[in-house]
Amino acid sequence: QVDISQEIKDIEAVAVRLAREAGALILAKSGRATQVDRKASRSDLVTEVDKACEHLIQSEVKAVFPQHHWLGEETFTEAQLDRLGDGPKGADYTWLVDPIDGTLNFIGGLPFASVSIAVARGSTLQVGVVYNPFIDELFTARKGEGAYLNGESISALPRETELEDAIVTLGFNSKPERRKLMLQEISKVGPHCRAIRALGSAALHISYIAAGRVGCFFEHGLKPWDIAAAWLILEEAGGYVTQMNGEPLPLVGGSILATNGGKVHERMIEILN
Ligand code: 2AM
Ligand code: CA
Ligand code: CA
Ligand code: CA
Repeated sequence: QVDISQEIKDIEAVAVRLAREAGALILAKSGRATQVDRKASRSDLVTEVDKACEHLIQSEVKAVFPQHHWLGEETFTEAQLDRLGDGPKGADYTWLVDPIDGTLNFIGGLPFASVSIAVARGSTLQVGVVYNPFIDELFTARKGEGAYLNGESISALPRETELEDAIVTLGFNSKPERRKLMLQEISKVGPHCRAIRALGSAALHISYIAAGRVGCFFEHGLKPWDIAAAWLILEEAGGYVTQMNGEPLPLVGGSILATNGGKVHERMIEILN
């Protein structure tokens, strides 16, 4: 058994530095992107800043950890996604990076977006870093070492919290049929929770559960780079992540239900299914 803990600490330090560097770029360019391109649809967009942030992070990772694998939103290939889906084994490290989570907010100049960086060893998430440059909030976790906000330990709401006492957050996928589905689900959950919020960054929503600010997040069709970092942060803060039907969520993503655990999780599954 090799001691990998120092290796993981070194990786976290690099991830934190790069999240802050990309965050500075986001802050400087918020609402000021000059090149806005369409991806799959009119509400699925990318800017020169998304690409610059990913390039900044990827090139530094390549320089410091040349043997590590890479999966980023703006550079991914199907082969890279398939590799993750197969569940990489052994000691190989994979970086799962969303350079701007909340691109539509960023384009509009709404000050709510994040940089999301996760690192898995084999199929196990070992490092999660989510950084909101607008209010300088850095969420971090290493597997088995707890979750932190700007260096202070955080934890999710108590397990016995009822859905009625929890704020529920959610996201609207850009695909129209998934939006319709979400609207139906909102009509089911709405009567039973304290409030509903949809702020536009999955990584921040999930990190906010970890910090006890909200109790729940759910959204359809999310990808590994949207959720991996905050997923580890939430687990280390005492929360749960599953699919919306309660089954385990694969690392490649899908429809996610993330909560503080306990009663809220059970009740959401009951209501959604
Ligand atoms: P993005 O800003 O990085 O694109 C908003 O509800 C959340 O969903 C954000 O985390 C956003 O990430 C993500 N998102 C938006 N459209 C998406 C799509 N077509 N597929 C996957 N994730 C998407
Ligand atoms: Ca995107
Ligand atoms: Ca994203
Ligand atoms: Ca993104």
